[in-house]
Amino acid sequence: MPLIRVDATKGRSEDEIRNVLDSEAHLSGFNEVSDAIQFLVSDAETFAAVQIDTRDSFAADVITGLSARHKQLPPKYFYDATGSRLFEEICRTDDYYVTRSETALLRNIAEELAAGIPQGAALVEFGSGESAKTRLLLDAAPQLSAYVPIDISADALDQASAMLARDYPQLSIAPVVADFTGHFRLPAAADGRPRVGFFPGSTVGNFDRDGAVRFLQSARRILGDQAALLVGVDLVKDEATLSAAYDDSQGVTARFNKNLLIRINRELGGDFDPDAFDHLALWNPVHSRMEMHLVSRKDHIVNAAGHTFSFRSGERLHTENSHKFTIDSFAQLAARAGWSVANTWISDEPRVAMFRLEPHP
Ligand code: AVJ
Repeated sequence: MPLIRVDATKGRSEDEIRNVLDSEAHLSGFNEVSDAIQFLVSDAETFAAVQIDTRDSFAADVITGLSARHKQLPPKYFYDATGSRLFEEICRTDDYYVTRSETALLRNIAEELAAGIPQGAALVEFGSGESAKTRLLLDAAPQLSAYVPIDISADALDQASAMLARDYPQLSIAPVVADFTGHFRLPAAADGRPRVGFFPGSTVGNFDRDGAVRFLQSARRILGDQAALLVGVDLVKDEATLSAAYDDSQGVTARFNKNLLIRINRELGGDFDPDAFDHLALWNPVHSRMEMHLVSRKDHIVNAAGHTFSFRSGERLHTENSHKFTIDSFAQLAARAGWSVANTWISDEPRVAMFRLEPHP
């Protein structure tokens, strides 16, 4: 269970923030908030955001994941400061087409997307990272009043928010440090405004089917009845293109994958040797997804989070699924979560799609 509880802290004292966090934690079934609360409150009130230290749930997830018969870890832990930077580097490689295709598509359809954004709306982005693609929307839709970037990486969020505040002075920017797969509340900046969700990059592909439905349902709840959700998904394509994207020739994806082990070493006192593992990317046709694994090169033992884990030679640690969709398979998934497809746009090759979803009538 994710331990992150976040709220906007606009104009609140530290005591008030702690009270809010305590009651939120209580509502989420936790007895108390860990003391390691990080206050990321900067001078500008639009920057207020707090994050509860996530080490406890990271440790719990690592212990559970490495104790399982099929070892696995949730991909959200890729995104520490280094991992977020490495992901941005992946996006600039020739092999990882997803970002390139989607950015070109967004550039082409920005005006059309903007035409569907109501006056005074708040744009809510799930997993905003460096907010690079978002600028295409912000530029095309000056009628937006607020932008709520949500990201698990405080560093990435802080940096992006500072640059956006400088470049879009008329926009109220209300960042939320949160794990968007868990519970969180929108900041006051989104209150009383029509809301448009933005979920580009095919991140929805990281969920399994049920997880994706649950996320889309909760997005529907969070965004309200008048909402729209703009979702970018990667489409099924030839295996060679897919495999190259998840095993790029510069080895950035391999470093991104292994950074998870380095993070465990640093944050959970682990003794992983990243060189004892190979990066593996493979296409799973049954589940229509790319998978990333770390494959142990030898029989060995690793300590982390106060536990000992044994790896056999060739044993895999499963680190990520990236589901690939067809137009129909995604529309069906969205329908299960109460959304209808109002519009679909497809990029040039290698193809990705952008959907405008609206609540079922
Ligand atoms: C950011 C989750 C969409 O799954 O394609 C890139 C992450 N993993 N290369 C993806 C990722 C390996 C990416 N998402």
